[in-house]
Amino acid sequence: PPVALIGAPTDIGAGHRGASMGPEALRVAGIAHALEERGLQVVDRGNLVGPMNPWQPPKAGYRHLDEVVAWNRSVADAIYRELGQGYLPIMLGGDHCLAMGSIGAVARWCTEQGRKLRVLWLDAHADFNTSVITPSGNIHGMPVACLCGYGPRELTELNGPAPALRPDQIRQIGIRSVDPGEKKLVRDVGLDIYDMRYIDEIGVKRAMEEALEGVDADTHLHVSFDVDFLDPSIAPGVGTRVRGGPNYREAQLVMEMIADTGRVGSVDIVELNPAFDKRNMTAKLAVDLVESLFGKSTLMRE
Ligand code: DIR
Ligand code: MN
Ligand code: MN
Ligand code: MN
Repeated sequence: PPVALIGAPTDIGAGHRGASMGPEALRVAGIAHALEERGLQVVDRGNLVGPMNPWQPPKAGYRHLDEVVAWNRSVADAIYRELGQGYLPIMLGGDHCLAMGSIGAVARWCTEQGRKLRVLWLDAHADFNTSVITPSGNIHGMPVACLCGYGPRELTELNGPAPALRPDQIRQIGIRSVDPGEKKLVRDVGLDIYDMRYIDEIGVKRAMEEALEGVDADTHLHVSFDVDFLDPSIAPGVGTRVRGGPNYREAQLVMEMIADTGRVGSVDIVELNPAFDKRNMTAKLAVDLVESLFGKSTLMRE
């Protein structure tokens, strides 16, 4: 299908300013051209608009809840509209709180179409905090919990009363930073987490085979790519760097194996923060990996 790029320039859910510059950094790094060279038709819808970042401390465990709700409504509407018109939406974030809107819309659309949904969450973090256990109040640390129904109603009911996702629809890959209360919660809900230790022990290839098991012709794959998934030595342009992430070759293999399924239906690229970057190198790396995600490979393999 044709691809629609949708910019969501906000850092409303993050603890550092600057992810609001992500969409333009990805455009400057050539994301549209790279996708066109993959043979895809690409339209850039420009940027969504939403409230400014008031940069206030958290209230009752949430920083900027009203603004996060407003941005996610806007993202959800935009993504749902693109899916309805037959486009493959790529949301250019923005911080990761925006995945509530994008994945919420994708889940609603899949339910209406009777399609199965699998979410691949590529991240250093599990993003499964709640207002009670969060160490920061930053809502970019909470989207997976909210999508599964753990969070304030304004966020858990963005796309209707039922939770957008069941935990068994999610596979998290690359995780290496989980907060103390979050550790207990992800175990209690049974979230399927391929953390870095597991990947080190069994390798990217087997981990990805397991994460993609059961993906079939009826499955819509959503890839939520938090750029801090990558090792900070190759991807410094993020607000929360955590050592011990996938290197270039490992990340490329992850993307190529996802591409091989042929089932990618929607994508988020989030947490890119040009304020921490060097010469836009992290945006360029993200674009390289998006090429792999859309099927670029060295040789013809079949
Ligand atoms: C941390 C950071 N777990 C928090 N989360 C981040 O504040 O909840 N997610 N950076 O991407
Ligand atoms: Mn070129
Ligand atoms: Mn994240
Ligand atoms: Mn992260």
